[in-house]
Amino acid sequence: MTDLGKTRAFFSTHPSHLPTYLPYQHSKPPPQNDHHHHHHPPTPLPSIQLHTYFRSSCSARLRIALHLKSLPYTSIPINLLANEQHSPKNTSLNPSATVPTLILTYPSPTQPTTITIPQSLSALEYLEETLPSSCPALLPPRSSPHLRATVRTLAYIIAVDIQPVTNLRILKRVAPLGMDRETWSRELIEEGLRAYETIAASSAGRFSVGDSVTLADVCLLPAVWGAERVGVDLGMFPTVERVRGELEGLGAVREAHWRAQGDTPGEFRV
Ligand SMILES: N[C@@H](CCC(=O)N[C@@H](CS)C(=O)NCC(=O)O)C(=O)O
Repeated sequence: MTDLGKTRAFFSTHPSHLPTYLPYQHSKPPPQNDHHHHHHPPTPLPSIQLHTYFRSSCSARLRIALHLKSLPYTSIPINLLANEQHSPKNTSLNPSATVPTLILTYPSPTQPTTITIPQSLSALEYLEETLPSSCPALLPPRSSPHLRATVRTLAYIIAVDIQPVTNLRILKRVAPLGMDRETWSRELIEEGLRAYETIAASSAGRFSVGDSVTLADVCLLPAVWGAERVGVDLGMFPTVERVRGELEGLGAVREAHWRAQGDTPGEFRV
């Protein structure tokens, strides 16, 4: 595909009254909400919507990050078991037919601006790059590039190496090949968590990298929930287990938990 527009990262800015996204535009992103730049009036916080499914690990990354940053948002449930990810309502905003999709609307007296981000990692990084410094950062500062790389290494072990090969659309394809879905997932999750554990064993403090929650933890915890579901013995991964305990002690994480969502069926509620 030679069309540059199609190979660019999806990132659209468009008036909120338009139901579908526009192709990539050279529009200015909203100004940084950095309190150190007093010459700019502070940008009001956006109103936030999240396309989410209670059991989706990718959605949970965003839920956890939003709660950690104390950003209120509206959940729009997309039921993966009912194939709602393929509905026009979802695919018009998320061409990959997946969840999550993060939708931010910036108020403006003239024309509100809506930004749609249909990939969890780019959505997480967008929040890092645009939110005021009063929101807790989930990446170490730019002055610590090595630590930032470690956070991303761990986050990508989960989000790039484990999740895609254990995703629903893959599981639907492995079953007809005679492969047991649970065994498939368990083996791949164990391989990934083994790598995570090896690195985190030296990078972790209270959390996966040092003593603050980072994007690594935000990706790890939902993967741990998925791991339990397919019978992974977490005792093999002591650092992961310990960090998981720390994370689950946080109120923000409890609110983002898969058992506590508006679309969580009664049988799974805590
Ligand atoms: N790389 C994407 C992956 C999104 C993804 O695979 N989401 C899963 C839920 S965790 C999904 O929507 N699966 C639907 C399907 O496989 O049909 C992201 O991080 O946002």
